[in-house]
Amino acid sequence: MKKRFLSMLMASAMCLSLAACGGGANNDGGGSAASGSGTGGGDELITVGFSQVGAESDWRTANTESMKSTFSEENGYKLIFDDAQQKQENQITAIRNFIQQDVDYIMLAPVTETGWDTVLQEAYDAGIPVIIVDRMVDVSDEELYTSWIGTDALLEGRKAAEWLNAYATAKGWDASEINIAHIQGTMGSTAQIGRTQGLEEGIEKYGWNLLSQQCGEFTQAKGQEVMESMLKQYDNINVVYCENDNEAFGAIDAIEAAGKKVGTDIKNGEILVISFDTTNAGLTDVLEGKIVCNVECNPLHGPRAEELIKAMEAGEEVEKLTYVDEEIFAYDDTVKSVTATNSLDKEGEYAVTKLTQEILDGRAY
Ligand code: GYE
Repeated sequence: MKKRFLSMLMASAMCLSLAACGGGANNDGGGSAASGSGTGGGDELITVGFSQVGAESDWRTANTESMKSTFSEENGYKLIFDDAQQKQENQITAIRNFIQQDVDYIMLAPVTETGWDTVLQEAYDAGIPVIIVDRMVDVSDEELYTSWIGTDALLEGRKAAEWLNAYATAKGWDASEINIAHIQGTMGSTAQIGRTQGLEEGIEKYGWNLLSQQCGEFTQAKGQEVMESMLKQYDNINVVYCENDNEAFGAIDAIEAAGKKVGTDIKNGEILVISFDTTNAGLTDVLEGKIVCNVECNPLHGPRAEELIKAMEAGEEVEKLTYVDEEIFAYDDTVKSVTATNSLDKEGEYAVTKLTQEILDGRAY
């Protein structure tokens, strides 16, 4: 299978370099190399090594489940799954093992953006295509991976900040009254970088007060610990911006344990919680008004990654970057939509949906 893919890759690389040199348009080299069984139909399984970040959050669990159920033997795959427990060195070891096992494809959900050049070069030299899922990699040569599929974390952050501005404006709150505690995700991960930037741009633009900014590692335990210390330090926090649902769960526990209430009435001491991921438990908190705004981050990348592999198996060129469409959910309908610019510098208007039990029941994760 890999041999077939390699010759296809080389053929398309030849086409590319021909095109780059302004050479002839003859690209018939790629077609014949791509003929094969496709997925599921043949007797040979496609071997895929998947290096997963860990199991730090509900989002991650849903993501793992999506990958495992897609890349099953019934669907024509042999999946080698590795949980890196949030450590890059474990991911590097896993990738080296995949190379040694001569897998057909490597999928990587990278913990942070940097530090991948060497090991991805090794995969490239071994002729194994790499699909990056979820977070991004920051590499010196984009050729080191074949394709990326995931979320636009910067757009997510901007959506949340624009929602806060619109909500505060509608409620008649002055920007100078907004006192934010910011719980960040794993430092250096795309989800943290984008969501942090979105908030910081909002602070710059609208003039809210940022009281404290600390890392909660995307986990409930750390989110709770960080919130506890912030509450001890500041008695005037009225907005908590959590970079994922699990941090929000921990923060809510800490707020309630301190004898305070979460909600929308910040003039009477309530603390308004904003979160990301829209996991089932996160949206349940939205329904109860514990989280007021939750920006979606869709974890169901399995079928999307499979589509890429099917296309590669068929000898087709695949997109380098694929961003997934995502929604915004809120406890109430004070804000109907927000305008925000995505990572590709395109401005768009995004609806804010007031969450109902019916919507929650109909969701896939
Ligand atoms: O938001 C968080 C998880 O990278 C988008 O990682 C992902 C993030 C997600 O731990 O819950």
